[in-house]
Amino acid sequence: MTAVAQHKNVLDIEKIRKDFPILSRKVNGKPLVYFDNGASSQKPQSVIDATNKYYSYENANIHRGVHTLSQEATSAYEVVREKVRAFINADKSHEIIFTKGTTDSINLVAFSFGRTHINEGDEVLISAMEHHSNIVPWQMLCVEKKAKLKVIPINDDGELMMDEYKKLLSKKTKIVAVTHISNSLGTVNPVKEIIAAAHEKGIPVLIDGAQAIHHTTVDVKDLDCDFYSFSAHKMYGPTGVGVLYGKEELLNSIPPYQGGGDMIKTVTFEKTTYNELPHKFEAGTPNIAGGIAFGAAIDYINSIGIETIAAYEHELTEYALQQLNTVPGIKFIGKAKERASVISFLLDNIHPYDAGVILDKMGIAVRTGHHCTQPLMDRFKISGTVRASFSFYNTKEEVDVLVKGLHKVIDMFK
Ligand code: C6P
Repeated sequence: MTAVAQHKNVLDIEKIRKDFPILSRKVNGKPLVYFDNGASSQKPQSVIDATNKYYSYENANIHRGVHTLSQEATSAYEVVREKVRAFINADKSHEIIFTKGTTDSINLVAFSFGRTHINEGDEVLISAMEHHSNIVPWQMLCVEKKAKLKVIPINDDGELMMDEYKKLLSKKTKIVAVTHISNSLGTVNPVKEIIAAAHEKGIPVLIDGAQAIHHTTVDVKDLDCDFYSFSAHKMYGPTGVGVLYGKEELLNSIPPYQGGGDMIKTVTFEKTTYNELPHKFEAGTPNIAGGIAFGAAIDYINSIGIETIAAYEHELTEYALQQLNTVPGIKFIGKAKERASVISFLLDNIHPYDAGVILDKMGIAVRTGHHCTQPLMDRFKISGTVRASFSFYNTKEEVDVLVKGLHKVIDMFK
């Protein structure tokens, strides 16, 4: 039995696929082949049910009411904070700040930590493979503060140049903000080494975990990261919910990002005192249904096991790389030795957009374009790629459908 077959047995892919109603639908008359998991993953029935149950029987605002519904909703929501804490092995549940998603989490750090600690002439260090969410907030801050945005270069395989990184760390560097896994290249960055090198110089590190949290074990204590951000919708949960993990001491040392209800202790027209962690960073009514459904998504991942998921996705990606290699004229963008289940490629003389539209006619969903990493595309002197991103509910048979589809695309352009 091959490793894939073993994992297939462990995972029971056919059973798993039945948990995701959308996977049984057709698109353009063909069975859906969903390879756009990097953009957003599909949702199991348990997540959909949790949303329905909340709105049908439990709906109330949280942290505000003495009545039963409010108390129940509050505890259902707060249970999820503890689930997230355990999932990433944080020390304390109040180190888990609920946000709208990765983008929101990074903006929180840029504008709360950044406005407090970054001044004229200081430097923010990011990498050449960052998503716009981990570029633009820092750029905005740097303009405001007259600080400098510095960029860690990458090699032609799409790996960070670690020697260059270490050279870029200086007294002026006030934060390092890098992605754990590249959404466009699939590169898995050596984040532990990145963090250790920054810490040697007393520099805090934010890790953008949007593409990592559902593919690999994330242990924030072992990583020793200062901040770690991710989105629920990429981990089989709802949109509009995300997490910022931050070390307690750091979170306590920075001001709230937004003002409003729930984040205060006392308010007079003269002065406001702020609530404790985590509420200090959670102004206004949050996405309560989303938060509760996020808990169901974490339960779902735990029921399979993140290590089992990672092993299966690794096998599937290896298989996909082998099969895609047989496609005439294919050129892979991103060939890192350490990679996740994301494959970006170009076809000879065929625009990624055209390939994406034709594949869609065959029921195959891939992402095409710059994947919100325009500077990275500039680095490779291209305007975009075709990107296939896999999840544990995808199969080798679906990879075969993609490969056949690409042959058809090439035939159409002959
Ligand atoms: N990347 C993709 O197709 P939000 O939108 O806030 O949930 O996540 C933003 C984000 C931040 N960092 C990385 C590494 C990401 O991949 C993403 C989202 C999607 O690649 C949508 S652009």
